[in-house]
Amino acid sequence: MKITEVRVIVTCPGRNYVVVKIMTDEPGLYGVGDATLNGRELAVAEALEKHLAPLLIGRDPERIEDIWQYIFRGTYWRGGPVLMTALAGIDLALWDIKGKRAGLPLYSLLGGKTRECALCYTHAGGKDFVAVEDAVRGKMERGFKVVRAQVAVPGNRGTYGVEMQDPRVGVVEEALPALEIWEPAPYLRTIPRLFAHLRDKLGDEVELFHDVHERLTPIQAARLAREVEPFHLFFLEDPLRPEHKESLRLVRQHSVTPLAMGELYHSRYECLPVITEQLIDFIRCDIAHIGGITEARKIAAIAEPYGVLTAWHGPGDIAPMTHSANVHLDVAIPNFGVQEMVFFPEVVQEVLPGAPAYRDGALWPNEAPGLGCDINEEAAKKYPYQRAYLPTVRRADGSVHDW
Ligand code: KDG
Ligand code: MG
Repeated sequence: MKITEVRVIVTCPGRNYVVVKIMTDEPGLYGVGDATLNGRELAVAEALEKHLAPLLIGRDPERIEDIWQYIFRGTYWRGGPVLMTALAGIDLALWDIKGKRAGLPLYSLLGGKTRECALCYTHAGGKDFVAVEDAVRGKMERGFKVVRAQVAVPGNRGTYGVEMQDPRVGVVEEALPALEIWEPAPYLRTIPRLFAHLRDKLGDEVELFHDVHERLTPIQAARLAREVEPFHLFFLEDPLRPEHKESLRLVRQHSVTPLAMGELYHSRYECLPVITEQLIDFIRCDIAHIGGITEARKIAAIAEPYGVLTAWHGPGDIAPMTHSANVHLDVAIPNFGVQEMVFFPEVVQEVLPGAPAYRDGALWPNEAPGLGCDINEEAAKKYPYQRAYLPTVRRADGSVHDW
């Protein structure tokens, strides 16, 4: 079998997605992968179209590991978000082909099910504690057992994970990035109080947690992890920037709040020290940004003997193929922790069908061969690329802050 064509399709059914469609010389056999990097979609699409696709033509798509090694190690320039996202798109499409050819869902190729479904979490945000409480209740009524809680911070302008209420936030000129203003002091005062409120009103059973989004210094993160300890968070997500791996030790020394890191890591080499030194409890890389399933299953295998569980990144800004890959891995690996999920709008389902189904607080893997996803190329054409950015963050004094 040979790869005959690699199509790179950029489409914007509400937000931008980059899809890799790999065609083979077996009639009707192709695979689809996701190579979406939020706000940098065209950089990945160019890398794929101009640099990587020509290297794939004529290769045997069955040889996934060899193709992965060839792209990652054999072409000298390696790593980073753009290249690892491009590689993920290829990798997912190749696994999809392998599954379709075998007539088996991906989880079966990964060793088969160790569980029936993947416990998943959703997001709840609000302008104040009562609004967050209501939002969490709403999610619990839909069956969710794990909920991420974010609240607007008084004195800050725009808050990560909360619908924008400040009319000045999100007002962008010519689709340039929106600006948020963020100060650590009110944030550090507010978050422990939020969880005190939620535990008081919602009890102990629902699993709650919070995404810091890499905004704290090591000592601030240590303080937050310690102050939320009484409220037994499922984990504290991304308390530090991805560069501050060794500083996780400081956070650890001050608290037993479980820590989750990884959506900004791009390879197993970045995961290694935080796993082997047991500085985290959950590894939550983005399969679309670390080179795909081939790399993710290795990361999971490294994590397993250290008691580190997975929590693969699953936001709306990666396509259903990655969500599907997440769940196939989740149900196959022994050290699965939890899975982030979104409900895709109908228009995304029309263009990119096959996102995993949600039922009873869990995601269920696609039973169709391969990833179980597809792209409707005709529908995709109706939604051309639109430039869009993530917001940016500054301190009150005007200086740039981490997102
Ligand atoms: O593109 C960035 C988003 O994917 C990220 O901000 C979402 O932090 C996120 C999460 O945990 O889903
Ligand atoms: Mg996050």
